[in-house]
Amino acid sequence: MDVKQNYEQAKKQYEKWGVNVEDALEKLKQIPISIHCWQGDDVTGFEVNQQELSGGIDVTGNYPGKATTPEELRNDLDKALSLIPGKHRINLHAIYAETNCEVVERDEIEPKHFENWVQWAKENGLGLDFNPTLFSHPKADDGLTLAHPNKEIRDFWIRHTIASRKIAAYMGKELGTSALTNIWIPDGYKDIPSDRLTPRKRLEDSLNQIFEEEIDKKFNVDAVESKLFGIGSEAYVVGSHEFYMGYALKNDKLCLLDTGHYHPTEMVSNKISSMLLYSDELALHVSRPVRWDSDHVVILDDELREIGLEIVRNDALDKVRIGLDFFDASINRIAAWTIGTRNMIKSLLYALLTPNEHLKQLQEEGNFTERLAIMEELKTYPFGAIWDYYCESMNVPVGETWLKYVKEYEKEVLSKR
Ligand code: RNT
Ligand code: ZN
Repeated sequence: MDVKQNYEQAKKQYEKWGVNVEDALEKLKQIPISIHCWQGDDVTGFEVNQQELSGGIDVTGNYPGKATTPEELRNDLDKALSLIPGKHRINLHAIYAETNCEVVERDEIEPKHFENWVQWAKENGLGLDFNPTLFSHPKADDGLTLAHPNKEIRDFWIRHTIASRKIAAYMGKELGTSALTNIWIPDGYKDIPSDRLTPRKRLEDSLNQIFEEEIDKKFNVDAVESKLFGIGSEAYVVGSHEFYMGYALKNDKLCLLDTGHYHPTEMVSNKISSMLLYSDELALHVSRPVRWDSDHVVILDDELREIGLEIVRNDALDKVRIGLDFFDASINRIAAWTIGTRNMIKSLLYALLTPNEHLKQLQEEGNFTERLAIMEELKTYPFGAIWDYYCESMNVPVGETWLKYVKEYEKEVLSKR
C-alpha cells in the first residue's frame, strides 16, 4: 500500500469522530515553529573574541562537523529545513552577529550585523526571532548581568538588550512578520542568598529601562524567560517564574515558558490555559529535561503531546509562539533539529486529529470512563499514516527516509569540516 492509500484508510477512522482531516492538515501548514539556530554549533556563535559557554547552561558531546561559520550554519539549517514540513522561523542569538572579523562589543551590535541572516530568511520565506546574549562574556563571568550590583555592568547589559530589540524590530520590518525578542539571563546565586529582594528590584529596574522605548508590535514583541535553577545558580535565580509572570502581566510583555525550567513534575502543558486567561500571547521553549534542564532533543512523549493538545483545543494557535530550545552535541546536529522539529509538528497534528469537542463534552457530563477510554484508544489510531501523507504532500521525506539525506550530507559536507 502506498502513502496515499494508507492515508485514505486512516482518514476514515478519524472522520468517524467528526474530525476533518483535510482541515487539520491545512491548519498545520500555517503553524510556524521557531527553530533555534544554536543547535547547529553548540551555542558558540561567531564573535571574534569568543568566550566559553557560560551562564549555567551546558552542551555535552563532540560529534564531528559542527558549523563554525555563518555560511555553514545557514547551509546546515537549509538541509534541516528541507526535511521538515512547513514554513518556519529561525531563532537567532546576538552572538550570531556577522561583524566582518571586527571586534564589536555586545552593546554596539546593529541591524547591519544581521543583514546576511535577513537576506537568507527572505530568500527562504522564513521569519526570524531574536535573543540578546547575556552569557559567555567576561561581564557575565560572576553569573550576574541585569541584576548585577555594579551599575556599570548592569548598564552594559541594558544597552546590549536595547540594541537587541532594535535588531529584532529591523528583522520584523524587513520580513513582514513580528520578531520575538526573548530575554533570558543567568542571574542567580549558587548558595542561599541573604537577600532575595534587592537583586529582583534591580532586575525590575533594568527591564523598565530596556522597555522604555515603545516598539511597534508589528515589528517586535518582547518576552521574558524564567528559570528555576541553573548550574551555579542552584539556590536562587533572580528571574523566577513568579517574578516574570508578575512583570509580564503588569507591563504587557510575554512570558516565555521553557519546559526545562520548572520542577521535574511541574508541567508547562498545565500552565498554558491559566496563563492565556490573563495574557493575549505566550511563548514557549519546547525542550526535554532529563533529570535536570539538560536540553535534550525533543521527543514525542506525553508532555509534548499534551502541549500540542492544550494549544489546539484551547484555540490558541495564534496566541502561542512555539519555539524550540535544545542542544545535543553527541549526535548529528542536523538530525537533532530534524527529529525535534518534526516531533513538535507531530504533536500539533496529533492534537488537530483529536475529537477535542467530544472529549470536552464527556468531561462536562462527568463521563470520565469514556473520556479515558477514548483518549487511550486514540493513541493507537493510524496517526502515522496521516503524518506520512502530510510529509509527502509537503515534499519532505516520509518516515525515516530523511536519515539518508542527513547521512549523505554528513559524508559530503560535515565530515570535511
Ligand atoms: C537557558 C535558557 C535559554 C537558552 C538559550 C540559548 O536555560 O533556556 O533560553 O537555552 O537562550
Ligand atoms: Zn530556553
